[in-house]
Amino acid sequence: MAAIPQTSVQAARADFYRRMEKHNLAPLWEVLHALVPPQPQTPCRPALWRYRDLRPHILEAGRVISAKEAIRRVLVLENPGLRGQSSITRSLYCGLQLILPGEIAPSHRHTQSALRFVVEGSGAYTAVDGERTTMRPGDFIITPPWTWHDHGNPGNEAVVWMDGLDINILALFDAQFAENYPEDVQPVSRREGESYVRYGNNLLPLGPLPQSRISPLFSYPYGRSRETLHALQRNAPPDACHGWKMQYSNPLTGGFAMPTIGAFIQLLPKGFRSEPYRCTDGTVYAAVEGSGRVRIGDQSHDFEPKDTFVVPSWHAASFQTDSECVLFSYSDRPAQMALGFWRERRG
Ligand code: 1HN
Repeated sequence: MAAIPQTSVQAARADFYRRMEKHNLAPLWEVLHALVPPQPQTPCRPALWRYRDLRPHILEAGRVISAKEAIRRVLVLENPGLRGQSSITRSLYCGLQLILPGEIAPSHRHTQSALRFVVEGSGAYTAVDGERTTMRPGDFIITPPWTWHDHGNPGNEAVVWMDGLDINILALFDAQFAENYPEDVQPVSRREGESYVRYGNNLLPLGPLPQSRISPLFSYPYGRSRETLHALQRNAPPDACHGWKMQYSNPLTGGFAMPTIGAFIQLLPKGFRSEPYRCTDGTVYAAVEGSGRVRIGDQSHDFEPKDTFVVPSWHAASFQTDSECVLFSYSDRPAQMALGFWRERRG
């Protein structure tokens, strides 16, 4: 049998593809390798946002629009590989929100989960289902799905915090719902600190308790996290990849505080050179204390307090510190673990 010339094979296939197109059909074999790559392939790129450069823009946002008019006055940290998608990784959103003295951000709820990590200023509050919590730098606060939430600043300092949301996870499943509260500010129904009293002191109300995947504790103050890291530092050597690293937990289950987003805090000693580490959860870091360098794949970025950087999925990350560093981070790890495909590799 005579060989069929390659060009006529290509032409016949192209014609075939064109004819099937109008039936909303496409040939798998042209895309198979891209659909199931041998290891994670992501358009997400390593990137660092220097707070020194962002801060003037955040404050300018405060002059061009009020928090109430904006609903949420936030500058979105867009991954350079995902511009126009309001995304810092393929699954997660990250923004820096500003609330000035005397302002409020009106109450609403949605099925997306949110976390806050306070970057600068004290005295603003966030209210979650009737309880307010005052925000201070380094505090980690959750806004679980479908909880009424609003923010206000009765203090006298501009307050900036990082918002992390699972927007793209809900979008992937087309499972988004949102609604506004009938008033701007929801009524206060519990005293400040009530959740912390019940759930934040290694004690729990008498059972049986619901095994909720959402933490009843919604504020994790920085003082306690920092104290824990320093106590660990006194008691044990640092992990070669992570230094001393802990995850924020739900006291009802011991698992993460929310089902889709997990958060972590770690301490790296001065002069530390970490071993490379990679995992399938693209991770957003906020530098809290200290300065150093992070190597992400083939890039290297210097960081200082209040900077944000992102380590995309399956990119090896390693740290070099100039001083003792505290880093906060968040990722979609709980979702990946629940679905059974999370992986990590040390070294
Ligand atoms: C949101 O509700 C907040 O409540 C912040 O502070 C950022 C980004 C997208 C959608 C909802 C907040 C948000 C958001």
